[in-house]
Amino acid sequence: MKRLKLSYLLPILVGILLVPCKITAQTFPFILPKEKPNQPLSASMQRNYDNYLTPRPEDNELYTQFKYTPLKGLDYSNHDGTVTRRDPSKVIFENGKYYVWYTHRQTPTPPKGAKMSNDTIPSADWDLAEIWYATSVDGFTWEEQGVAIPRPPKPHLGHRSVATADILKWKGKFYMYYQGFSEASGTRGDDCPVLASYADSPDGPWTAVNKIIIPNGPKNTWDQFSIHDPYPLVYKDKIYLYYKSDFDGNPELIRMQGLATSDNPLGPFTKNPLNPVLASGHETTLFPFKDGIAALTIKDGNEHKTIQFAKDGVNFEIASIVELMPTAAGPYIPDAFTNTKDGRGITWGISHFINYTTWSKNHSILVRFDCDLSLDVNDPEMKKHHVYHRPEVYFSQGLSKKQKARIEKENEKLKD
Ligand code: AAL
Repeated sequence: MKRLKLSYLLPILVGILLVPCKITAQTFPFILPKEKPNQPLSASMQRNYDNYLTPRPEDNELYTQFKYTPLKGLDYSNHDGTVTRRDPSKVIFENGKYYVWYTHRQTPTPPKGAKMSNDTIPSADWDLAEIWYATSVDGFTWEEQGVAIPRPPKPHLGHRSVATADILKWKGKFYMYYQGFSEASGTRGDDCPVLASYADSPDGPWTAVNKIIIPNGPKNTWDQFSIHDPYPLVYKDKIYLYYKSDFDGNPELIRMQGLATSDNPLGPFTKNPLNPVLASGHETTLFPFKDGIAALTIKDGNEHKTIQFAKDGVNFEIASIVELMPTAAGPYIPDAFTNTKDGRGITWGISHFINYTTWSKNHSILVRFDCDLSLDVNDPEMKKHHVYHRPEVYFSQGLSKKQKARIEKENEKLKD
């Protein structure tokens, strides 16, 4: 009798225990499917398959870590704030070496704000600046070659400062696009148009066009005041020039990116009717990728710290979420100007740090970044997605005095 009962009970007990973990056709498998499985999925799992190039970041050609190396060969006057180098152009390879152009300021004092600025004292880090360039054979040690584009004499456009340049190679000639200030930045916003110079060789001499290449938009439109960070690429037989504007007024400017295209480097450029084409980003870096354009959407906006991709160069979608992105990056893009339909991506470039010291010695430095956003490189070290940063990185984002006072008040309230 006893024996009979057990033999009946055992299968029932095992059945009860197994029910909660019963594997059905609907249960998510142990091996992550490469393709979206045909079964009900949570919103997060749907996104994982629909919104990213691959379900695992390490397989995603537009996912990467960024690694940084100081540059050798550039002097910063003991970092006293009188010398700055910032906003690098793309890096190009010509005459057996790499070239980069950048904003160079050498002034008797660090920037002092618009009110205290004069003919020799800069208002901002990019005020009273010129466009200089450096060359390198390995991308780590750079030799400064001096000025490429000086400030033109008054009353020419850009006589106060020329800054934030980027390079285009088109039909064997070189074109430099840059911001031209005719008054100190900060006097009235950071307003300036985009100017251009051209040369037969990357070593110059550069001829200034002395006309506005990308004009501001009409009154009350998003780009009515500033056209910043011009960024030309060759795509679909045209020059695709991306740019940033600051808008929505003070105190909190919003920054977005527009696109203007032309088949003549000196214009006229036609602004895309869908502008802004990137709702986030600041000093945005772009490069041909497969048949479209990829963008490092670095800071500002809902989608800061993402890499985005537009298969038509216009309608960008998030392709990955990344960290420690290079600021104002100028990558080496071998196919930037080849009109490619099969962009191969990037692995390194030059970017800047603007907070090397405190405000009283305010200046910026150029650095090298490396990454794996290339279809031709597979660097697993760059594809990690559980990276730890040193505690000092976190502690450097400390609470302000105002925040500490607020917390103290909240604690006091609890005591009442
Ligand atoms: C940068 C860039 C432009 C601005 C200034 C210098 O962040 O967006 O170049 O004018 O700051």
